Amino acid sequence: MLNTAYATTAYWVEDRFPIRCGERSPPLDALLAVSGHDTWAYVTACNPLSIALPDAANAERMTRLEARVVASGLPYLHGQGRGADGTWPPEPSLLVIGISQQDAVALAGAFRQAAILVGSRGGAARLVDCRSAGSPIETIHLADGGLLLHAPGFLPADAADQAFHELRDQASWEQRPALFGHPQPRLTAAHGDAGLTYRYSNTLHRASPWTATLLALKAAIEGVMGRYNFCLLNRYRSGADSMGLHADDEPEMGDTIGSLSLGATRTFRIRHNATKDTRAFAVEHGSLIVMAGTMQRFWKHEIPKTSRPVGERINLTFREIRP
Ligand SMILES: O=C(O)CCC(=O)C(=O)O
Repeated sequence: MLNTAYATTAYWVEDRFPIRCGERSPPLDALLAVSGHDTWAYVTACNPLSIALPDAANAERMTRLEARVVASGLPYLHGQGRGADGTWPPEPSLLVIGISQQDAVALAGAFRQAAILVGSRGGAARLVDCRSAGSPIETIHLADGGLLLHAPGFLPADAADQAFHELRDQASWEQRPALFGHPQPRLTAAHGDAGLTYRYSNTLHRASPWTATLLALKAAIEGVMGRYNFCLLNRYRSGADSMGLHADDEPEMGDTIGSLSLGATRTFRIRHNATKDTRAFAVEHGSLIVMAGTMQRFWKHEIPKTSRPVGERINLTFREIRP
């Protein structure tokens, strides 16, 4: 389900009147009548997938959005989306007149918006989910019913940079012991619904509360597949950090895992338990892998060490833990 913040925002057209989700707008209908168009969409380029970006990054995005609308030849007005509770900064936006819903979703998808408001003359404003627009997803059917989705450009670079820096600097990273007393070759942290825990390899991860960025990422990935209540974060400080071959097949674990990569590109390798068939994916900054179907029963996965000089990488695996 999309964030209810969308439904409670006032979508101002200049400083003249607001449009509200689920409501008709007589001033907007009058504007459409004068322009000779029947349809409209209210689009922003700011804060892709609800990841809050700095003002300068949003201004640069809005310049690109406006250039595309100008090129379309459609009339438009400037606006500002203003949240009800003041926790989200006002978002510069454009009211585009005469655009079809399909074109509006494609435009919003190009700027990785989670949703937009659209409508037609005489009708109520409607919220349309755009989370699956704008990022091509490869669907790979694996042997024995495993399913792997790969979306290399899932999170745009500016939002991926923002998430990487925020998580690197603010998550409660720890280096846990692995089996036989050695430290794990990576740092970990965990966030999720209150009271949730996840145990693997003899270590218990207790969920810290969700942050706004993690909730936005969770909703974005849920727009592709799955429902999640827990996120395990792994931080690979260099090529010497790694994750050995394993499956996330604990009985309490849901079958669908959404895995987002931030930072340095590493290799994500999977291997079939019986045939030893192996496949490798370069997981880049902002890329998404979803593991689903029977994959955890028949395949294992790993992040091997590398001797290449690579920078830091953070991986987030969104999971469903059944308490
Ligand atoms: O870092 C990755 O891409 C994989 C993480 C992983 O396998 C896990 O958390 O179980």
